[in-house]
Amino acid sequence: MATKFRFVAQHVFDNSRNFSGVAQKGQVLSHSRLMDNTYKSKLHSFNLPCVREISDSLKKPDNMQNTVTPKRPFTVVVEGNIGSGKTTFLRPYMATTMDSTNPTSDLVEVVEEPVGSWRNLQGTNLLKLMYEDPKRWSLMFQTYVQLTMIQHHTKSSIKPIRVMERSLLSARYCFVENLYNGGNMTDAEYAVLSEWFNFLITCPQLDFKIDQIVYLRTDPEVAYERIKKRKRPEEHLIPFSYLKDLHELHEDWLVRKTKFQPLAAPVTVIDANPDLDVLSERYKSLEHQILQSAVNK
Ligand code: TTP
Ligand code: MG
Repeated sequence: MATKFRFVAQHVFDNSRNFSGVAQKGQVLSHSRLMDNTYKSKLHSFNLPCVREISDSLKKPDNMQNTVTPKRPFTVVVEGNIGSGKTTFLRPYMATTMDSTNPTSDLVEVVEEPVGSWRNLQGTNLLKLMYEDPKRWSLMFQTYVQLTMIQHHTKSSIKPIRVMERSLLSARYCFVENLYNGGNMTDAEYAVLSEWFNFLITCPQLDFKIDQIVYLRTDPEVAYERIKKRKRPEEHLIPFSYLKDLHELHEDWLVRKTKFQPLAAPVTVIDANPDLDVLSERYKSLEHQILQSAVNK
């Protein structure tokens, strides 16, 4: 099984323009912590190679072994333009969590983007307001996005791995930046959001950390076609230029690395231009890679 797995993973690498993060195990470790033996043995039974044992020197003293302390899960965030296929990427993880016969079903928590609450906050569709009149509503909308994102980052979990659609970072580095650059936010509004953001990412009590970024890299033309096809009602107002600008901001941040550095975590770049059906198959095999990199931390 391990051999077959490696073959599939290599196939994924070959089909990606740049697949760097998962292979760079040393970097993946930067924000992580140890996984307990229950989960490790599950992954062993799943036959993942190279599972590292917990070092004796890092074990708690005997009298603390049974103390339950909440741990921040190993956190993977999935980034990419609107329509890049982030939700498609999450599907294999969702299927795994729902399949109780799968030995890894209790390893991974999937956190979908809170777009539902953006579309209905006590009866108000904030996303719609933002697209209809961005100058008036961008600050309000991005304030709420920021809140829901930090809620997702910091909620406690009993599972050792968390896979999230988007993050607090892309909301700030791509969307807020883009709205400001496009003249949809005043200097003062941008400053208020930025101050909030800086406070949140440095607040020690919030334990906001990311271990791995997966960037689904699409041409803006592809993202545009997918958005037109899926017909999310609020998004018919999105012009192509908006996606192009968002694309450039993702690229500055995650590929060119010219802005918003240092990166919070290593980046895995995946060519997400192929058809979504093709990508679904590739993402299924990538699931094993991601789990393995979490275990190897
Ligand atoms: P995305 O976060 O890109 O999610 P998606 O479901 O469109 O992506 P995918 O197809 O890859 O699964 O955007 C959701 C909507 O919210 C989209 O219309 C863009 C908008 N949005 C903002 O306006 N500001 C933000 O900060 C974020 C994160 C999203
Ligand atoms: Mg989505």
